[in-house]
Amino acid sequence: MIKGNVKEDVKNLDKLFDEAYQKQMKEINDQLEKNILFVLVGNVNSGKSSTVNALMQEEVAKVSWKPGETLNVKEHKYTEKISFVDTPGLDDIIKDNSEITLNYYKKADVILFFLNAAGTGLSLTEKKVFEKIKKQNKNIIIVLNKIDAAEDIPNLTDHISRELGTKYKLIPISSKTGQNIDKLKEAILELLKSKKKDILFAKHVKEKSSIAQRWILTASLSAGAVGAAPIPGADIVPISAIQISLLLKLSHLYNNPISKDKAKDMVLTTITGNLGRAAYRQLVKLLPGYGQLLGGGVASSMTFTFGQAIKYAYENEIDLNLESLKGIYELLSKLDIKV
Ligand SMILES: Nc1nc2c(ncn2[C@@H]2O[C@H](COP(=O)(O)OP(=O)(O)OP(=O)(O)O)[C@@H](O)[C@H]2O)c(=O)[nH]1
Ligand SMILES: [Mg+2]
Repeated sequence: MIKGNVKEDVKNLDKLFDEAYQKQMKEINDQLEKNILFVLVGNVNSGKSSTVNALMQEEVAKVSWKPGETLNVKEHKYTEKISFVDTPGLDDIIKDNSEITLNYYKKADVILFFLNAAGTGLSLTEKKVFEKIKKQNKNIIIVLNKIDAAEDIPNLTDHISRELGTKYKLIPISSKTGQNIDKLKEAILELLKSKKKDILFAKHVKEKSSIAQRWILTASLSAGAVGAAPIPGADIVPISAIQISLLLKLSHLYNNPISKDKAKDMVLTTITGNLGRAAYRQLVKLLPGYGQLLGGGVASSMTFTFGQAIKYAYENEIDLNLESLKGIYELLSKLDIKV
């Protein structure tokens, strides 16, 4: 790959940067064209509406005090591209074999199947409904809600997993206290990632910091797996591609797209600039929590620091460009800031 002549290196890198940029932009633009359909299934009062509201940190669906708020299949358009479908009570689901309803199950990107931990556990009806739905679509996440009002959750989750199948993700949550809502969000993003719709969803979630953190960590681990020598050498190409992709994803997450030239300046300066290996390792030590996971390799340290700096800029409304990025690196090296 890139070896030898420095001029040749830079020319190659330029071309490869463009390719990586185009590829990631195409991926993002393709995602933004798509739609996401969530289907909510669960007993009356199991907390479907409350959970969606907790997830999106906004009132998407009406929460009721009386049982049976949801009478028919109802589609709430959260944005032009993202919809939540509320289904009726479980008995109605068993009876209703209409094409329209079955189609919703088939089309769903994510089916959230709600169980009430404070109720009777898993009822026969709930099991029947689950069996019916999984015939249409296997993208089901089991949401065990109201764990704040129940005891012995581990036993209950074991039992449910055994009954419904261990291959389905089961997330115990409380939409009342917010416990594990972040885990539910992660499970949803993972499912959507396999459908190349995760960026589209993340863009519309209000709490972005934990998503950014995960993306940064994943990119850093991939960079670490690629290699150890990102100062001109063979590894520079895949590592810069990882960083471009991370930068573009973050810029869309925070709804602040960045121009190609600025992106190029920042990535190439991070990789080939004179900050140096020791400096990146040092910077990572100042960022909390992840040192051990990253294993201290320079490619992962560099990518992690790069990601944190980008995140810091977006969260503090700093205009991102090469100069401000350098400034943030300096800031990170001086302050033990929480990012
Ligand atoms: N203790 C506790 N109560 C909850 C929790 N989530 C929801 N609730 C309560 O349960 C009731 C029903 O919540 P909803 O979100 O309306 O439930 P739903 O499944 O949308 O109900 P329907 O639309 O009527 O089918 C409300 O009184 C909520 O305040 C939770 O995690 N813990
Ligand atoms: Mg409801």
